[in-house]
Amino acid sequence: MADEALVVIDLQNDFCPGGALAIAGGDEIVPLVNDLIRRTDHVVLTQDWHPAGHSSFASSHPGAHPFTMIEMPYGQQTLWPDHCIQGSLGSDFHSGLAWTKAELVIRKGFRPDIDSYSAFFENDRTTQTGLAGYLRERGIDTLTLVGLATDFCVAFSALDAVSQGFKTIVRLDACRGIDLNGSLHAMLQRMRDAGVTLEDPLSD
Ligand code: VGL
Ligand code: ZN
Repeated sequence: MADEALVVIDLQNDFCPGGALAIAGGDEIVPLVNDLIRRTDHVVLTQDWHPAGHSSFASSHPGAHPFTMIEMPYGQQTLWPDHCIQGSLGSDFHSGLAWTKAELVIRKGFRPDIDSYSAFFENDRTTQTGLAGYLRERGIDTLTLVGLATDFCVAFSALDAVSQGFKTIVRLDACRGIDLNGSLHAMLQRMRDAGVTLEDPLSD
């Protein structure tokens, strides 16, 4: 329907097997995501898009290790392996993704000092990406989210989408998670509590 959009989160090489921040089964969702793209009128993609030396990279903090936490001026931040560096092969969309139909690609994480999981707000929770305004201007009020990773960029995008007033569905069968210290369970619960509709046709 005209008032609905599919938002495909970070389906990029670095989040797929063989990539710098590989998520188990990340590539498995591509055929299903392509199916959803075909069946949805409006498609938006997000692309994690970091400059080299980004502050979310463990390598930018001497002695720090990936998958540990650090205190940033805006709060706690998980440190990651270098990934999705602007223009690198790892930052490209998965080669099987049928991305040409996308009407908008929203890039995030390009500010050196702030990470951005959500497609709407960066991790300081105040800097906006512009996506909410874009969707409102287009008259879109319902979003289906798919992609990587369930418990980070998909979850934070879904929570913000609901708080921005969008009816929000996450298709769990078209997502895969990182699951760092129980983050998958925790973020599924947070999404449910916030009013995100979690759909999993495989297990429903
Ligand atoms: C993501 C960690 C770092 C994601 C992006 O797409 O979920 N996770 N950057
Ligand atoms: Zn990132």
